[in-house]
Amino acid sequence: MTQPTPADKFTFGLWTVGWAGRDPFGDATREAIDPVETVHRLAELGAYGVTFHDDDLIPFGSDDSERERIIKRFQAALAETGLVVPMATTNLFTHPVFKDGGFTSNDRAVRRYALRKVMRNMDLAAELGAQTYVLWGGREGTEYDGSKDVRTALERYREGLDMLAQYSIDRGYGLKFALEPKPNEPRGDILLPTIGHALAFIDSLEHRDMVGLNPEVGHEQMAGLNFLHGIAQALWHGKLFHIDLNGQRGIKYDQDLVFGHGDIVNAFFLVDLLEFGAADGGRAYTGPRHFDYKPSRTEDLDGVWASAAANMRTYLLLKERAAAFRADPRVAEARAAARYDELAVPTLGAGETYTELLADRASFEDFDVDAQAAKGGAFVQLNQLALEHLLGVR
Ligand code: 3MF
Ligand code: MG
Ligand code: MG
Ligand code: MG
Repeated sequence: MTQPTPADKFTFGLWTVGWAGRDPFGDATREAIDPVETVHRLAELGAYGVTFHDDDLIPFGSDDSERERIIKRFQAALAETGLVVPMATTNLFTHPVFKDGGFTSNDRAVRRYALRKVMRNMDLAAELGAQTYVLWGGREGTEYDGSKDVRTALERYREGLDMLAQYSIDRGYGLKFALEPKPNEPRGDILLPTIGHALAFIDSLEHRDMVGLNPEVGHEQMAGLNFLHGIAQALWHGKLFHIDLNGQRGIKYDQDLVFGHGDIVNAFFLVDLLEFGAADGGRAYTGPRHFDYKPSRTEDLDGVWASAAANMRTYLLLKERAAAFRADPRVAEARAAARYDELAVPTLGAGETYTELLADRASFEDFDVDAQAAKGGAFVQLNQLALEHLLGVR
């Protein structure tokens, strides 16, 4: 059960295992990996698919014939291995031209170039059969409060997204867009910093039905937020289009650790929600389980593939533990004590309005607030059972 297969829908970005270890303070510690090799290695490890930024696959500045040659080789590797490309995205952050952003650069020429770069890679994404197009606006932001009118920047963001959605419709690509929030890094403050900000922004879009989220574990945790809560809310809004799984240890730089190597308890309940949450009612997640992590720069190439496998193994171990947690009669008992299922009972009865609520003396006049307040929540016991299952204690 902990041996991944394509049915588990695990996917990896080319840029994840392909990260050579260059950081703001040090040079690369590993050699670049040929994307074709990545496809083969991921397939051997049991992954379902691979994702990429345009420039991960086709080095920036390649001419048209080189571009065609690279795409053909990549397609051949996909055909050989059966790996799919469910998602693609654009690099609007590496080249210095994007130093003040893509869609929201103060410089209009940069904004027009950024949109063209995205459309070009949407063409390729559609050709490769992708369903989701991710937009992470890492350079859309500021260091200085006086450098940009944020309201105007959001107008430009909206303008860009409305146009790209129209492009997908007109070309019949069927792509859905997934915005990836992040609070900071590389910019001092990034626009659409959290799931909540992005959800509110999506509501302002012309094609809002085509736009959802690609939340990343570490990004929400960098803002001190509870990732599970963010994912649950995104699901509730019908906006969890994609997900970036990884690990982060607290409020600091973006660590991109292996999934589970950060907040393991939150990861346990996240896997429980993604895999088994449908049993509690509410919307389920059916998309790829996408890892956006970085093999630490201490690792050699063997370590890269070992860390890729670790992401999937940790996910499957958590899935196994979550299933055991749910099947444990002690958990059912603890949930009953915690009145866990009672939350699913609507607060008002069928057909009831405030008139009946006002007439219901038991709800107020005769309600014994002190006796009610004295009842224990029994939440700690429930959490301890989760922890014990997580630790493999039966
Ligand atoms: C940065 C990220 C990005 C996005 C990627 C997908 C380089 O912190 O998480 O990875 O996930 O651009 O659009
Ligand atoms: Mg990230
Ligand atoms: Mg990250
Ligand atoms: Mg990401």
